[in-house]
Amino acid sequence: MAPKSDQKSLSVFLEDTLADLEHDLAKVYEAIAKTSQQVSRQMPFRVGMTKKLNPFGEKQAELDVFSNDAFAKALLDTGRVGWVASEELQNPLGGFSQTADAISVAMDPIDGSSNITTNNPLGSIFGIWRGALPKKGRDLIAAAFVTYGPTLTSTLAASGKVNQYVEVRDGENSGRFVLAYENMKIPEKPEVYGFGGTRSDWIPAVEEFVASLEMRGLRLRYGGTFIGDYNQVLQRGGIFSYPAHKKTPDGKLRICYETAPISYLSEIAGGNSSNGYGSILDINPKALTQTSAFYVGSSPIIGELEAKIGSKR
Ligand code: AFP
Repeated sequence: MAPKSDQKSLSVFLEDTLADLEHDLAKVYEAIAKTSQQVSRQMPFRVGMTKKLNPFGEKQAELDVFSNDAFAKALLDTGRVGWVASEELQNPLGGFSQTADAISVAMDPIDGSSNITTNNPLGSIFGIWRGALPKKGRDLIAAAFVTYGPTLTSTLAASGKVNQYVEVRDGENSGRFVLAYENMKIPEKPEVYGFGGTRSDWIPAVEEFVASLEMRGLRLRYGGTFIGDYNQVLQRGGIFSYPAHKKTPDGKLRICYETAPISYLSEIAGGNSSNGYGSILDINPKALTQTSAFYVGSSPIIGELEAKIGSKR
């Protein structure tokens, strides 16, 4: 996928494209993009762990807490958000207007916390709905993710398009976000794969499927940050997964905070998602903490995966 590489063509700024978006959504996305810059700037100073636990019983990193508070405040300060739910919060925070059509956001403020001290890519993930949560992925009105990598990028799926913006760090437009990739599409021809957890714990159908990918010469890309690995699939085609394990058939990743937003974005980008049997977007989560086996990427390869797992049903 050819980026708008030279400065001259990097001329469309985030605020120019937000005008095309519905007003509430534009405000929410602007808050996400701006706050991601604060989070990025704080990374060198927030590398420790707190003594606090999140609702999943996982130790909270300083950056988890800082990012959670910064994004939640920025979203609620828009005055457009009725609810903010977060992987780091026991219960959603309430905003001004908790009407049935008020915007609600479910977020993973820092994806890949175990990579904070290793200077590997980190992410932030946002699912945007209307009304109280939890809700199906099919009811999403938009989704976004931030990548804290060699560059700071922000990717938005809205109005039937996936656009990626990169932060300008030099020159007259320093600090602004500029459109780098417009209307992104996941290549159908798979190049990379990344499966989480432990191979020996995967269900047999997954182990066989991954072996077939390796036979076909796909390259392994797995670094322990979902969003970092997912960007590889978005750009190059292939499959990312946190699969069903023998002891944990519902995998690890959370539907509302992680898999539904990225599945929504992937389906707009011409790809597909699955829990092994059907689209993640059709799962009706009973709780914000619900997890599911997760497979996402190029449409043909998700079809093959379902055929493999389904045939083992
Ligand atoms: P942390 O946020 O606790 O580091 O978990 C990261 C994550 O949710 C996702 O980003 C990774 O793909 C996956 O978990 C890594 O899990 P494994 O270490 O079990 O492969």
